[in-house]
Formats: sequence, structure tokens, C-alpha cells
Amino acid sequence: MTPATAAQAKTKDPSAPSPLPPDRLRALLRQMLLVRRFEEKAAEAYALGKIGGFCHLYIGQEAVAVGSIAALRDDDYLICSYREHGQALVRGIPPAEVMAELFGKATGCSHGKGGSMHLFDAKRHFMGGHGIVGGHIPLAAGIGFGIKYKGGDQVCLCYFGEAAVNIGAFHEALNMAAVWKLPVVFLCENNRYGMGTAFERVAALTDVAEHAKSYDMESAEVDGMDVFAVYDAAARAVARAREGHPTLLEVRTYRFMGHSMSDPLHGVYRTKEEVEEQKKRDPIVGLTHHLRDEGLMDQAAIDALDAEVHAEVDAAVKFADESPDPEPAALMRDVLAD
Ligand SMILES: Cc1ncc(C[n+]2csc(CCOP(=O)(O)OP(=O)(O)O)c2C)c(N)n1
Ligand SMILES: [Mg+2]
Repeated sequence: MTPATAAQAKTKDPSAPSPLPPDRLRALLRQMLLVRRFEEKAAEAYALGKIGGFCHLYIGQEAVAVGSIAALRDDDYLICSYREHGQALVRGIPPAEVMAELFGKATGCSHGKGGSMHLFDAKRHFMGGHGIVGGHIPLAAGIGFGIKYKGGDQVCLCYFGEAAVNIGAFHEALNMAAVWKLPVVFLCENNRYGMGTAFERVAALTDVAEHAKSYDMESAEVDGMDVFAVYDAAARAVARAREGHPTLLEVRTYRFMGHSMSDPLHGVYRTKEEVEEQKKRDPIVGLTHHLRDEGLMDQAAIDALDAEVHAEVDAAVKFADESPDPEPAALMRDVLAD
């Protein structure tokens, strides 16, 4: 782990982001625990038949959403693929509203019309939740163009998996963002696998960052299991984006669960041993070690925080369970009209 605090004290890099104070570090742990506990409950609810359709869990990748969103302002924009529960929660959509959306209930953040892959919250500038691999990357360029056109200084942070790099829209969006100097950070979560089905692995390029060169764009490779490394890289990229320079970040991460809830834990494309080996790099364990080593939290405080998060997630499940289904008439209404 490369804590922003210690690393920045030693080096005198003028572009380094300000160190995060202890209360922000504790907040990062809370967010990572919230995503983990929320998804553990979502997996349970899926098994009980309370969640229908696709459901792609983020467990193992928490440091990516938490570290990168820590570098954003509240008025910045986010746009994501279908593996977006973590980003939605970290952005501040209440867990009850996210869980209710997974349950297809009227109280969900997309009024029960979107489900797991289509979480939206326009007022929090959370622009979804998109199911078509790579389809939302040009939308990020469009959001960036909109910001620039209106003379704003926000940025748009766009998440996608490494298989999206095979899609033409990725290349079109990067090219346009570079040529038009759009305030966008393209964040590729390279979790090593892009699964079309449980058995078919789609071709994925591993030298993602190399593509930036074709478009004359800055890029960086980042350890996605280290929340500080993600924060540091994202903060630099966000600062550059505000000056009109897009960046491509390749964040190397790993998902501990199957591709979606319909896949087994490790499938036929990777071994149980590989998954177990990767779990030794669990980003939450890494952050708790750091907080303990720095004397910022003891084990009792970490346990208390975890219990608080568990209670919040239990309340979210109860809320989702007790919420009504959308009324049939709402089917024909625009979500924003509800
Ligand atoms: C255009 C398109 N082709 C195929 C699919 C089916 N599909 C869903 S997820 C997925 C794999 C994507 O992998 P990656 O981009 O690495 O993201 P990850 O699932 O690893 O987060 C595929 C091929 C799709 N949704 N859209
Ligand atoms: Mg992938």
C-alpha cells in the first residue's frame, strides 16, 4: 500500500494531491465496507429470488470506486457500465434506494424501471448504469462537451471494463475527447476477465494504457487494490481534466465473485487457487492494516464501524422488501416525471 499521506510527505511532487486527513481515511473505509456489505446482502437477496435479471457484483474492486470518487467534487459527473452498484453507493445514492432498485421497487433510484444495470440519479450527477459494453463511453465525451460548451469547470469520470477497449465507440470517444480537449477521465477497470457468458471469454487487450498514445492522450497504470494509489492517480487526472486535458487510467483490479450472479464463483475460466491468491490483496484488509498501523483506528473501532454498516444495509433490505412495486401506469411515464 502506498498511503498518500506518507508518500507525499517524502516526495516533493508539486502535482501530488493534498494528503487526505484522518477523518477522510476513516470515511473511505466506511464506503468500502458499505459497498462490500451491501453486495453480500444483494447476493443473498438474489439467491432468494428477490432480485430479477442481471446482477454484476463489484466485490474485490471497491478501492477503485472509493479512491476515484474521493477525487471528485459533488458537481462533477459520473457514468458507468453495468457493474456500478459501488459507484452509485459511493456517490451518495442512499443504500435503501439502490437496494429498492435492485428489487424493482417504485422507491428505487430509477423508480424500479432500471434494475441493477441501470441505476441513475441525475441530481447527484450519476448518469448510470449502462448495459451495452462500451456504449456509454461516447456519452462521457458528450457530457464533457456539454460542460465545456456551457463554460463549466466540472469533469466527467467514466468507468468501463477492459473488454470495452475492443469496441469502436471507445476509440471514437477517446479520439474526440483528445481532439476537442474535453474534461473527461476515462477509467478502465481491468479486472482481467471480460465474460460474454460463463464459458466464453471475450478477447481483451491487456495493454489498455497503450491506446492513449494513439490519441495523444496521457495515461497511467494504477494498482486498483490500493485505495491510495487510485485516489492519487484519479486526483491528478481530474486536475488535468479541469484544465481541458483528458486522461486514460488503466486500473488493475480483480473481482472476487463470478461475472454475474448467474455464474459460479470462479467459473471454468479461472481456478479457485487464483481467486484465493488474489483475495490476499483484498483492498479492505489493506486499508484496515494501514489505519491500524498509523494508529488512526483500533480493531474495536473498525468492528463498530462494520456493525454500523451492517445495520444500514439490513435497513436497506427491509425498506426494499416493504416497498411497493411500480404502479402499471408508471410504465408509460418518463422516469424523470415520477
Ligand atoms: C456490445 C456488447 N457486447 C456483448 C455484451 C455481453 N457482455 C456483457 S458483459 C461482457 C463482458 C465485459 O467485460 P469487461 O468490459 O471486462 O467488464 P467486466 O464485466 O469485467 O466488469 C459482455 C461481453 C454486451 N453487454 N454488450
Ligand atoms: Mg473485465
